[in-house]
Amino acid sequence: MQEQYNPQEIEQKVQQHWDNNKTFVVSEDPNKEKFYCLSMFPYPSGRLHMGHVRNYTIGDVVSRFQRLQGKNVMQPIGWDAFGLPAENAAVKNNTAPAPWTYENIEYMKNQLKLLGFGYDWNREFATCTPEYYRWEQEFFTKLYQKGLVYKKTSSVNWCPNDQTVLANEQVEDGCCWRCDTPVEQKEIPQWFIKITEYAQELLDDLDNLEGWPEMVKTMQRNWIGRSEGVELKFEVQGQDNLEVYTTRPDTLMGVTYVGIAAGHPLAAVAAKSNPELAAFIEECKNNKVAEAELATMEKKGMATGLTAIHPLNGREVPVFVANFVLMDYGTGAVMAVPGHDQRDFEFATKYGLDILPVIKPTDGSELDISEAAYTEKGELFNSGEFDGLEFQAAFDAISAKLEAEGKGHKTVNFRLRDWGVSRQRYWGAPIPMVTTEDGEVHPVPAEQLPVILPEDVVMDGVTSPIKADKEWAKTTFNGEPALRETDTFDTFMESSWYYARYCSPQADDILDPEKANYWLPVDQYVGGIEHACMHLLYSRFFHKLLRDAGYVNSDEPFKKLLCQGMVLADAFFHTNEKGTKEWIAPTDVKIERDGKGQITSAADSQGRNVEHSGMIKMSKSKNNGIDPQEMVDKYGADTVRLFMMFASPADMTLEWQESGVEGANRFLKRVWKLVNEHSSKGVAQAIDTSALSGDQKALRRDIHKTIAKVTDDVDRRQTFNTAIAAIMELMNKLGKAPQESAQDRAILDEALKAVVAMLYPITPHICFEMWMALGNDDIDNAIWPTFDEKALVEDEKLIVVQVNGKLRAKLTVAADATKEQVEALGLNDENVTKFTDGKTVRKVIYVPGKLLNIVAN
Ligand code: ANZ
Repeated sequence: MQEQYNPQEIEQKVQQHWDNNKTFVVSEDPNKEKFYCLSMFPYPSGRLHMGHVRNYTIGDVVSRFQRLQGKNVMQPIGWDAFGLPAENAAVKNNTAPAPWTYENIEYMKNQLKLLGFGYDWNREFATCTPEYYRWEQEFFTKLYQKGLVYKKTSSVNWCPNDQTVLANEQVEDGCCWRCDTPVEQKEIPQWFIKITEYAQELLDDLDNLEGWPEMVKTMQRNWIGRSEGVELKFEVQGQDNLEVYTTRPDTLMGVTYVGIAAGHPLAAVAAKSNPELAAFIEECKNNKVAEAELATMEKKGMATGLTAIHPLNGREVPVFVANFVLMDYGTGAVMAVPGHDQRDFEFATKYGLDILPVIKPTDGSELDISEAAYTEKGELFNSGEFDGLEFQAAFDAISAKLEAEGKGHKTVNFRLRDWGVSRQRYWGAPIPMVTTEDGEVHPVPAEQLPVILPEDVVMDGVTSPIKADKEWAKTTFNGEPALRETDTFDTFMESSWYYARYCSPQADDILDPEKANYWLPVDQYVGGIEHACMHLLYSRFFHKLLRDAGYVNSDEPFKKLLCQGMVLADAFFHTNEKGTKEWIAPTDVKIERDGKGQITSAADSQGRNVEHSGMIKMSKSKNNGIDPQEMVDKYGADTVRLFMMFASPADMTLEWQESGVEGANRFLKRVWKLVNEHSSKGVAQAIDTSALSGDQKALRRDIHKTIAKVTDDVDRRQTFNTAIAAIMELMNKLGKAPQESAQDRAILDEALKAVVAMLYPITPHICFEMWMALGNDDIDNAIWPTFDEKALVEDEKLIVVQVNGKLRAKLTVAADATKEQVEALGLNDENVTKFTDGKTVRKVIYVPGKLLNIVAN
């Protein structure tokens, strides 16, 4: 072992060892308990950022910990390689998405290796290769055959100038990002997968996910959005019945108008003879609203001239087209109750419609709807036979009456929509469907899969190359000419089942059930909270689809989920003459701080004053990203990994402080130094536990207490930062411990072996080297230290003795000493008698195991 800690040298050597020995390559072993640890795979954007490093360090720590528990640990990695950024980069750099992507993968793969993550590289794949997406295509055709896939026209963002579809992120302030033309909504046929058929199961099974953060489960519940309500009919003169969905049937007698979505068929009927209405409908369609905006947006509407008949009291109410009614929720129509719904209230106020209150507070307070609707549940009035009923009774009575009259029924509604998987972009998996000349749509037969996406293309920046090349779509189906679908899959398709493909990445089917069932479900999944809804919901859905197709026998893909916090860094800006902020990289800023560490002044390299906007998320736009590679070059991967795990709990934000990184580096140097000193003195003997001094026993107790705490922190609590803090504390004690006698050396040997093994998941390279120096074989196959119950037993206790409230003595007594024994010892101690001699002891109070308080005068 070298005297100096030289991370670069060690890390390279150990990484080479792992590569040569295929240390992390695993296969199914029925005799071993398996552990599947997965971190969300990266998009190959070019370089790793700190968010990646944090995510992958946490996953690697968990994996290596489980490995030392003796488990068969699989930790795979791959590339979420399709997506829009590749298209943009290709246009900008005059290349094609494929070579850009593959180059990035090569570069980032090397970066991952430099950080020392223990991946099974034999399982690596990129989702943009036909070997991967062909199975996705085949599975999609199977879902089609099962009736779980359908085609429906649906609206997309459309740039009339470029004649192209835009992704949501390509719409800036309602305009095209390229040419600034106002974006329109266009209806085009698209493919959907029926996730709504699984809505109830996706909701119910959340209750079984004990290893998931509550917050993520709540977000999914809200996203699924189950509500119980009533669907009821209003007759409309000369038209079909108008169905509405309501969660508040108790307010039925307060309906004063009916609102329909701009896309509702009845709106189109009314618009035929009303050009003004037709124009308004057009305007609404082009202003797509997100559901979250419904409450705050300006309410707009127009009368259709149609009248609806109230199903219970027969009153005639007007039908309005209203911009806050969504076409794809419920029935696309609402019964408006302005007295008790705020949106209806604002609309009624604006257009001078009746407001009829029918619900009042149950606590006897005055009903006030002069300013806003009363939206609480309460007691019915103005409701005829239902007067006096409260919410649930009214809900039941009114729906029973509607049901008896054939005018309505109770129903359950989900906010969750079917999953639209069509994208009009190039860099994605082609949707494996063809249309024959008779207009019939067919799935591509399995033997003709994959439908390969050509990689050698020229991007014009506007139209997808497989749409621009009219030849590409031409094919045959059963010998008949046919045209291929030129849309590609949403990239969430690939990330929805990659976790399963890792179990058998070379399988000649979507997956090999035997292997999949050995490894699945994933025992620990680590990733960002931004995936709480879409990705995690789609993956859960896919798992159930795979189960129902007979591929897996579990219900859920991820047993335990850890969502890591964001990485923050100081951000600085200079306000230029135009008044706009120029963000200056923190590495280019010279900072002065006061005694408390507060920044007193900051200037950039040109000497200009810059302002500190605090610690914020590392991002390109704020120019405050710290390049992991630079940090690894400077301090070594182990230091970066240690700092990341120590600076904050894994699920909280992490503040990047270079001083903290330096601290982590100094700690590793200290451990290195002590191990070096100790091991250079030769092999230590075994501990003779029958002949330990009090101090030696106390030190051993600390060692074993630390093992117990670290084990619990890493395994159950997943608070890696407190585990590291405990190891640091122990290291401080070891640094001061005597090293001369054989017993002292034996104890230090025991302690250092425990420290090195416990640090291994976090800082594996340095630990690999130190473990050898301590006379062991390779640490990758070591076993996690266990604590010795016997060492934890305290056989002595320290008792503080006070005389008249002042500390006068400290006694070491047997742990099982009685009150009488302690009192006798205390009263006869010479440091005590000095203060009690000549006085009368009035009172002795004993706090067992801690304190003896003597009152004498
Ligand atoms: C009458 C009523 C009275 C309503 C009242 C609410 C309060 P959740 O709970 O989110 O499922 N609604 C129904 N379909 C709609 C659509 N397509 N676009 C916009 N709003 C729609 O929401 C259900 C409530 O949202 C329904 O209950 C309906 O308004 C409205 F005092 O009906 B309610």
